[in-house]
Amino acid sequence: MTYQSNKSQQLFQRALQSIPGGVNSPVRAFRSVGGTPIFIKSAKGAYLIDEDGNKYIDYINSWGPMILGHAYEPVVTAIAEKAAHSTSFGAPTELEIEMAELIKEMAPNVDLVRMVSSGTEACMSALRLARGYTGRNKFIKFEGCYHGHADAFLVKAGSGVATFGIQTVPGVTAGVSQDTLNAPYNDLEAVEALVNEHRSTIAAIIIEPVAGNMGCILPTPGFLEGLRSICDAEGIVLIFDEVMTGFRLAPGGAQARLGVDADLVTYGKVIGGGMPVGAFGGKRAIMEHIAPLGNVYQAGTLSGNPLAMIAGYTMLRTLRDRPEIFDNIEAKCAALEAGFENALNGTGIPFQINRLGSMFSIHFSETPVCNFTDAAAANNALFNKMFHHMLENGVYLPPSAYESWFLSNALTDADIEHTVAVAAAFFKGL
Ligand code: HOZ
Repeated sequence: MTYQSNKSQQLFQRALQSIPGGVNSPVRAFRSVGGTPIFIKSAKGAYLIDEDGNKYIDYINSWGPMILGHAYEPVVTAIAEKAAHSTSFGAPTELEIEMAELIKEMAPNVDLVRMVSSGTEACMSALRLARGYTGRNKFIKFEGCYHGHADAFLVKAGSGVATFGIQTVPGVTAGVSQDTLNAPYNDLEAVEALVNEHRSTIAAIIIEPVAGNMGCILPTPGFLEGLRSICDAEGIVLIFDEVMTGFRLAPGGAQARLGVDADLVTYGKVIGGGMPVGAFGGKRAIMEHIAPLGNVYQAGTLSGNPLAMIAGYTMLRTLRDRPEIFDNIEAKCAALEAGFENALNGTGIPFQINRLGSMFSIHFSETPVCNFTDAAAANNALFNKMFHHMLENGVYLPPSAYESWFLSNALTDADIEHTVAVAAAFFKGL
């Protein structure tokens, strides 16, 4: 079937009349790659179908949650069964305990865990908790990392903030921003300098242990261990934002995969099985400061919502019971990497592939991409061109070089071969 986008274009024009920019989250808008976002009608397994009937192999997977593929039957069935007993109570349920117990089993350094409704909420709450626990205001984050859209995090943030080149977010007050300290990712010396300069005023260091909001960027050996040591020496709370990596890189998330434990961990995406879910948890001594045990207030009408819990619980239990999934999906991602390397070698196009587990990105750069400056210096115009070629040939990539690709276990060898063949034709045609 020839690629068509008439219906998506019509829907986008209609959306523009009633939704800001036609989308409910900016990264969906195709602004940096150009063109019209495609409107999705349905999805199953590794494939999306849009409103024009085009079929795509999905490398976004809802920005991470759909690690087992779309409409994974046990999750769909569990949601349907739960919905028949009401969609919300705003009161405790046994399922919330089971969910907390499962998270603790999978991430054993989590003593207590609080469910919320998004990754943004999880990170925002974890930072408030770290401040309440330490009595300090400042925190360190890393340029190009994205921890959701709470005010304090929107300084030199990644994801859509980087994609749209937003330098200062109107509405975030100078008073808030002055407590946000930024260091380049993978630069331990810069962190040490900030800690020396702001001694005894830093509540937390928050980091994506594998960054996924400036493309995929891996921590260099010793970097996370170095942060752990600094936090231990200075009484700083180390927060791992595992919204992307949590239960995607390993049954125990990035902590287990990389062998470094944080004091607090935030989750989202996979933990909700595609429903709006987040969580933050960690050491008992810190978590006990959360209300109603302590005075660090945090709440939510839909926190622990039964549909969200059953979706996430079903997904996590599958990942716990079938750890071979992580090997399978990693093998698929390695095959994708090998395919792109084959397609690019000999073309003269400089490239760097960053990959861990089922997170992947390609940067058209001569030099390794280890931080946001490196990612920004790559030939992102070429990425944008590749994006459209892939889309028109049935491959749905993130519409920005500043986003990680997320693979699902539903991908087949044939899907990966098709993806690589489409990419190879693009590189040949340049
Ligand atoms: N932040 C996620 C990707 N970097 C996706 C959520 C969104 O912003 O829409």
